[in-house]
Parts: sequence; C-alpha cells; structure tokens
Amino acid sequence: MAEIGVGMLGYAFMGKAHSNAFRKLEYMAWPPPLVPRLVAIAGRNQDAVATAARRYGYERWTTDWHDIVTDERIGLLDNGGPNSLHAEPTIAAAEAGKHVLCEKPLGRTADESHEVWRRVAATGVKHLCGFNYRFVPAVRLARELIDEGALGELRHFRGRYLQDWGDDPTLDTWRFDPDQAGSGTLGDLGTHVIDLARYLVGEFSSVAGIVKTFVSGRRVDDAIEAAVEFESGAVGTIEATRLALGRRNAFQWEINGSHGSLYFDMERLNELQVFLDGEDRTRGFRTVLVTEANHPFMDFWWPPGHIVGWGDTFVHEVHHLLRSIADGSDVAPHGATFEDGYRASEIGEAIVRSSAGGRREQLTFRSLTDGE
Ligand code: SOE
Repeated sequence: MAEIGVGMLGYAFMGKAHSNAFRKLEYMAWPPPLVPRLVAIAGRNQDAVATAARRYGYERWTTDWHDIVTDERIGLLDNGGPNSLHAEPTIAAAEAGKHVLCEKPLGRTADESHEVWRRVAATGVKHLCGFNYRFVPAVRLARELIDEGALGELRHFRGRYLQDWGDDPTLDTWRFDPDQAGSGTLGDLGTHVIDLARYLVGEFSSVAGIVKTFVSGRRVDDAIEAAVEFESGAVGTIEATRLALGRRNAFQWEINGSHGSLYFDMERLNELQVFLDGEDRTRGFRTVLVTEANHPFMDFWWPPGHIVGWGDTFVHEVHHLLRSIADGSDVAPHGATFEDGYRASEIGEAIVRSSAGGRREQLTFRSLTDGE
C-alpha cells in the first residue's frame, strides 16, 4: 500500500484529535487509501512537542514549522495550530507541493481566509478545512435524506453551538487574544454552525446579527446571534456562545422542510431525530440510532447499536482527504474545501458588520481572481 508522510503543526487539542485519527484509520478503514506515516510534529514548546512526538509516534519533532515545509518525506501538512499560524505555514506547504488540511477557522479574518484559499488553490494540491462535524454519521445521513428530497423544500434552519468554558475571566488561552485568534466564539464555534448550515441547507444570502462580549476586559466576542436568509429562500437563526452555563459541547440544529424535519444534538451524536410526512402526526419525532450497517461510515466500525465517538469524526474526515489524494476525487461536496473555509469567514464578518451597523447585511463572496 502507498504511504503518505504526515507533518503535524500543533500538539494540543487538535494535534491530539488528528494524530489519533491518522493512527486509527490505518487499521479501522482497512485497507486505508494511503498509509499515513507520522513523519514530524511541530510546536513552540520543545518539551511538549517532544513528548507529543513520543506519545503519538512521530519519527521526529521540531520547534520550527519551516522544517515540515522543507521535509521531502512529507506529502501532507495538517495544521492544527492557533489561528494566527494557519495562513503562512499552510500556504508555504501548498506552494512546496504538499497537500494541506487546515483547522477552522481558515484565517483570522475574511481577508486572510481568502488569501489562503487563493494562494493554495493556485498550487493544485488537495485542501480541506477542518469542519469535522460534516463527518458525523448522523449529519451525513441528514445530508443524504435532504439530497433525496425526503424533507421537501427546506424552510428553516436553526443552529446553535453552546459551550460554557468561556465564563472563567482568569482563563489564559490564545482563543481570547484577538491577535492569535482573530475573533472569539464567532471563529471558534460560530463558523461550525455557519458551515453546517451551508452543507445541509445551502448558501447564505443575508444576515442580521448581534455580536456580544459579556466578560469585562475581554477583547474578543463571547457570543453571536444572527437571523439569516439562504439563497434558496429558507430562513433561520445562528447562535454560538461559550457562556451557556451547563452546556459542555451542545452543537444542536434543526431543519424544517415541507415534508419533514430533522433535529440533532452533538451531546447525543449517534442519534438523529426524524419527522417525515405521511407518518402519524401524533407520533412526533422518532429517534434514529445512526449505527445500522447501511448508515454512513458504519463500515469503519461495529455492529448496529455499538456507537461511535466524537473523535471518530476526525477519522472519517482524514480518511476522506487521503482518499481524495489517492484517487484524485474531489474533496467537495462532503469535505469542506478552502473555499468553504473562506465563505464561512466572509459570512461571520457580515454578522460583525451587521451588528456594528445595526442593519441587515447582504452577502457577496470574492472569487479566486479577486485580490490578485
Ligand atoms: C473549543 O471551543 C473547541 O475545541 C473548538 O475549537 C472546536 O472546533 C470544537 O469542535 C470543540 O470546541
């Protein structure tokens, strides 16, 4: 089997989730489209990155990401670093001929995200932006049901990503530093909701939003709320906060169509709530446990009812990218490309403009040639 050398930037939360995914897919998706070889991991703290190399099984470690860009044994850069380290290493790796996976948000601003998309697309390498929630089995099933027309014409999307760890004013994290993060909850959680709405419903046409900071002295947003319209005519709401006390990782969404509805909650990620027309309306939603043999991604795992976990969505995600690299198939529509990463940033910034200006913002998206 062909191999691909992996260079990882970052050893913290995403470094752990992605390293686990590369190791696991080799034996769980047998045979793998490519055998991932963990060649090098880069991080700023020498002790931490050396420990991560030993822990996850990288052949070597470095405190300088340029070493990954110049290493000929590496065919794929996986960038799980802080947002301020997304653009430069990703562009450099692509321009050195390496395929790239970059965590969300693609950039700290729409300008930066557009620049990454434009420069990387010009190189012809495969690119995927780490919107891993597209790779939840229940989400892929929802997309299949929608594509089959089971819900009919989509009318509403309501999505919210609720966490509560942001309530600690003493917490010291790059996610609260506007220079490193770009934005706060908007880029961290809001982009997940925006991307999932784009994946399941379609392109946004306008937003009317409120961006809020509650914690005094905090220099990034704590919460975003937006009423949105889609090009299809559907309407909806987007919400994201890291101050929803009691909500640990509640990414919840609901879609209402002319023939049915779907509801999902990340804290119950193996379940999809389904209501389809023609059913007895007194029965309401029914719970589908998305673990049947004919359900998405289940060929990776276990017999029906033996559920999967949050980390396994990254196994599905990196498998999708490795297969695109191996057989030349497109990352889109099921994987988020850097265009999706850029558009999520553009929509997020429209919410910020709407909040500042107190008016609804119509969406316009830049093309690949804008800004050349
Ligand atoms: C923190 O809010 C975080 O780790 C996000 O950065 C991830 O994208 C999300 O999947 C889980 O929560």
